[in-house]
Amino acid sequence: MSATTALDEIKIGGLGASRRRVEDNRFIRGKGSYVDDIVLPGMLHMEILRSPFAHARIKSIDTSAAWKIPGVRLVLTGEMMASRNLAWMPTLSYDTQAVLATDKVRFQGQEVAAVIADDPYIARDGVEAIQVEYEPLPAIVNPYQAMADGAPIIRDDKLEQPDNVVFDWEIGDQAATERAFAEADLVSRLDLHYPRSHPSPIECCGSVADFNRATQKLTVYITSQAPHIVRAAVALVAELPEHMIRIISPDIGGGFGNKVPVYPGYVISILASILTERPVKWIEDKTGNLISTGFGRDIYLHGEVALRKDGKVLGVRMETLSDHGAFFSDAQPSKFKIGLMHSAFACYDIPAAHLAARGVYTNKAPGGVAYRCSFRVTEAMFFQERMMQAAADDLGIDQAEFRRINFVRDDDFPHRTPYGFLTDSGQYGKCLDIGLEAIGYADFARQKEEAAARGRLLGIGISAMTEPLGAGNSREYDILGIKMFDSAELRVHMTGKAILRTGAKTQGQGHETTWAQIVAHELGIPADDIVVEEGDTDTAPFGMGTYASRSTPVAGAAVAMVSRKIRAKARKLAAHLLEVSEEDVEWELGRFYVRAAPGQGVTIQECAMAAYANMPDGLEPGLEANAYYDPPNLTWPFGCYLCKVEIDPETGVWDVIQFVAVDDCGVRINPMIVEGQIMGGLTEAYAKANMQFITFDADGNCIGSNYMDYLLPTAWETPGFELYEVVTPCPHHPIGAKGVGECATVGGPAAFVNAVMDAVKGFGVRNIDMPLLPDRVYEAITTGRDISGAPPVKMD
Ligand code: MCN
Ligand code: CUM
Repeated sequence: MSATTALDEIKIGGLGASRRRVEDNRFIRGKGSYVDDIVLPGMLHMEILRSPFAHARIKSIDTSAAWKIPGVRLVLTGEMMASRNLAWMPTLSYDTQAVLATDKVRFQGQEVAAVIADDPYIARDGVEAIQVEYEPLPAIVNPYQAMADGAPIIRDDKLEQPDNVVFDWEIGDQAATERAFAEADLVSRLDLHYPRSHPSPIECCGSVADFNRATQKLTVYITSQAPHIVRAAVALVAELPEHMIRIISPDIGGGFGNKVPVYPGYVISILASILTERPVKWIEDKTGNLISTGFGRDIYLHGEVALRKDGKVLGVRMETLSDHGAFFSDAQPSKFKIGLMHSAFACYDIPAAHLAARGVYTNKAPGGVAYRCSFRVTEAMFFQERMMQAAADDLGIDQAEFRRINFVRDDDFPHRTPYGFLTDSGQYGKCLDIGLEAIGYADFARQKEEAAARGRLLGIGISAMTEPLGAGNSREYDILGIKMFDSAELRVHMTGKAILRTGAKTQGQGHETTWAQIVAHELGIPADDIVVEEGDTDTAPFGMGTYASRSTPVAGAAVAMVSRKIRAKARKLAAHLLEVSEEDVEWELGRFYVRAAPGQGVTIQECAMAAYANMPDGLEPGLEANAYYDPPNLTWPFGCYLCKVEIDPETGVWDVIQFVAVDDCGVRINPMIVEGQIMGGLTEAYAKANMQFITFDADGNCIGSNYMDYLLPTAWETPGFELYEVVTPCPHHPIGAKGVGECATVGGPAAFVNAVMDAVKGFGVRNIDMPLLPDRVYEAITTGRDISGAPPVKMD
């Protein structure tokens, strides 16, 4: 008998099935359970008093009026935190951060005191009753001020901090780069600013801390993308035994990097619960989130490209200056001070490159932390693609052709990137070709003329990028010394249903759907028979969490590996049931059969039952396994984004006429979810390019602390996106998948900006920094000058 009885993979919801998201069943019914949905008996509520000043010495704090309000149970200040050694906490980048200010406040919105009361309204009244006497100090609101002679030292709490420089870091081959520039026919130069931006999750940060004096157990419900890291941090900072700490990340209403760091509010609520012996809930409000939470970007670039006449890039120089706010709390691998900025130019074959990065403190909320970025890759790829476009224009060469000349060829993998990464696969030229065809590139000159006849400016922008996703491997990637790898645990019950747990933590990405698809692919158990759980440190195996689009590359690989362990054990059970030796057993999806007699077989479910009811002598009962996965390399997805815009030169308003995205994230587990990730990412990219900025006046007042000023795009203003796919399997990932969660936010912005710049380059303009607000575009067109830096502060 040769006919296979293997299951139809798509029907059981395996790899490649656009399976509906199982989590949406509860989300669209309003049945999700977020931190604010947690209500515990006797629970108290906490509110935080934030600093109105960006930089000020605290002269005194008088909490007496707050204590007198009926229903106020506890008022905490920095001094009280200090008495328990909790006024400061370590950050994920070997810096320290104030939990509640003691000496000074260093940014507007910094945490100064907390009130714990019977309900949130009383707590708020308590906050308003606290009297703080401040002595304002001059505020530093940009990195150039921070470096000026005689600038006030922001971090005078640190003994060995003579100035405001956080780090100076460099990578690349400086001598080789200098030689490349000496040989160049032309050097293209560009100065850019990637503005400060806010992740804007729908759910703000929050925690419910519950310390039980009797059991000595601390349970914390928390909005964290990395619950195990929080457990480790609490164990180390609060000196509580790790096995007595349970961190639960329930449903999270969007993370986008905002929920990687440990925030003061989490720590304060924990201490408050220990002191009051009652559960304490802290839910940040929108303004609190907008002014105090970890920001992305805020970085300046001076870039140079050494060019040969024929279009070959000989070398690249990058100098960056990043604004880290008052505390260096970025999450990134310990080795790399400016994240993975040095992944820039990875898709191009460039012989020499050098990057010099400086980071500084300013009187702003911690910046550069994370926002759909994979550790600063968003900035790296934006700089890369703006520099490539300017270089093509300076050379007078077609922008698509210029990229093609410099792309790493399909047969040139593994490829060493100019800053030393090893990329392993891709079809860059093919992606570009699909994009050019879809956007009608060949016909563009005619369209441009036709638009000019109507008084409109047409431009086309390209952004091509490869993204390093999936930190580790553990040799090179760690956070605070904890190596980066991930895990999965699979328990198959006797009836063949299963529960899968991982060390990742979904915040909207759909892990409950996609992980089950990997198990279905490996074991033939229908995805609907597998429940996925993440985020509870008492039940989930240890993992480093979800950020840097590392879940599919690392935890997802662990899911495949743990399934294979189960299959190996099931094979022994199958051999026993079929009464043949293991070597004579073959596998097809969902079923083992006898090689010599394919009609004789047992299903994976029959094997599961045997693991509990009919195991062979000497075989350990049960069907459960654990897998830790340490990836050999990052995964390197590729994206090519093309945008066509039309500008009204009389107003500077630009409209997206067409947007084409070609993504290669290797094998797609769930094509619908991948497309959702790309659409969402492009929407965020559009928002950055078109409308969003959060800025500060000279005194450090945050302009943009509400969603009237800081705009979130809705379906109304967001353009349509056309998506195309190319599949180059990842050579080292067990199912050939690469990460995708951040690709479109990373590669998207440069496509929009390059399109506008292409339309206005005839006016002598080389750059307009984001956001490309109509007045900035208009000014550039009418003056022929570049528009640099963050938008000016509004004055009323
Ligand atoms: N996927 C797939 N096939 C692939 C790659 C991914 O089907 N070849 C699926 C995955 O199984 C997963 C989703 O796509 O369901 C995203 O996978 P991955 O690229 O591994 O990214 P992560 O799951 O690690 O998610 C993190 C990433 C980051 S770092 C940010 S920031 C971001 C993003 O995801 N935050 C998000 N997308 C988000 N989407 C939502 N809805 N909410 C957020 O907070
Ligand atoms: Cu950089 S934001 Mo995501 O990596 O959580």
